[in-house]
Amino acid sequence: MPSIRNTSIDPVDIPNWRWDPFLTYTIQSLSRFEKKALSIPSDFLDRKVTTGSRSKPVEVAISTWGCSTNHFKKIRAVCLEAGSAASVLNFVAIPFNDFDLPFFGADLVTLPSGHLLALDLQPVLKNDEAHTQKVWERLIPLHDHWQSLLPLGGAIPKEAEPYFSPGFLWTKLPLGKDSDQIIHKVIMPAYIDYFNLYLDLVNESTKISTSRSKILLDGQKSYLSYRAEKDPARNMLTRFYGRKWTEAYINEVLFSL
Ligand code: DBV
Repeated sequence: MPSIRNTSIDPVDIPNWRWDPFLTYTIQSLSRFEKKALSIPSDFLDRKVTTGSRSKPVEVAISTWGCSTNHFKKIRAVCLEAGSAASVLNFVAIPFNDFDLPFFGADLVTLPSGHLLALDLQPVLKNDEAHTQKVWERLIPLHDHWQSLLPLGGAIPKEAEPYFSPGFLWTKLPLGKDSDQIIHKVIMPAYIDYFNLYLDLVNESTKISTSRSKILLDGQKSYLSYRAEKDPARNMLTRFYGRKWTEAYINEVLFSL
């Protein structure tokens, strides 16, 4: 019997979801934080639809896992499984803006054309050394190690550059057994390294001044409106769930503060 989720911190239950080990690891790593559920309307917590053609129907399941803690305004994961059409884990952690901390962002996407895999500790203020240096000096060595084992993902849009660090791990892989191995042997440990570094930074962080926290807040708002405006999943979600649901999900659930 599939369990019914009442809140965003209930375990996600999507059979055969490719990215399940990543979310399971993440939630385990967050065990020492006291988690509060996010108030997400049930329509966005879990939703299943059938699309595709009559002869080849595709079941699409989407679930949203998320919480807030003493350090995080919002941590949320989009979990999507549509069989051979798509499998996604999109994960964002948004710290309270009275800590000088980056975002943690992951986009693990499997489409019929292949896997798109992105991981980063994304800066709130890219040109502010007090914000970036302590992160980048520890992130870049991890990046250099793991990226050297992966094909380069290629250019990202110029307008996206302010939101990425030099430790942006980014690759594209074809579908198949070899890539499944790479996901297991490279992407999983890279994800663990990045997330562990992130949690170390969170543990070490101390509160900043009110005036600086306002600057951080502006930076967070600009990042989130960029993500909402340019969400690469918009077309796919609209195809599966329609425009009204998708716009509300993107603007009011995924990238709201
Ligand atoms: N991306 C999201 C959300 C998704 C999602 C909320 C619900 O922000 C999935 C799911 N990303 C998703 C899908 C695609 C991409 C692509 C479905 C494929 C779109 C398509 O080809 O139709 C990283 N993700 C991408 C691309 C980049 C990223 C650079 C390619 C975009 C393009 O080619 O136009 N997203 C980007 C990123 C982070 C992120 C670096 C954070 C680390 O979340």
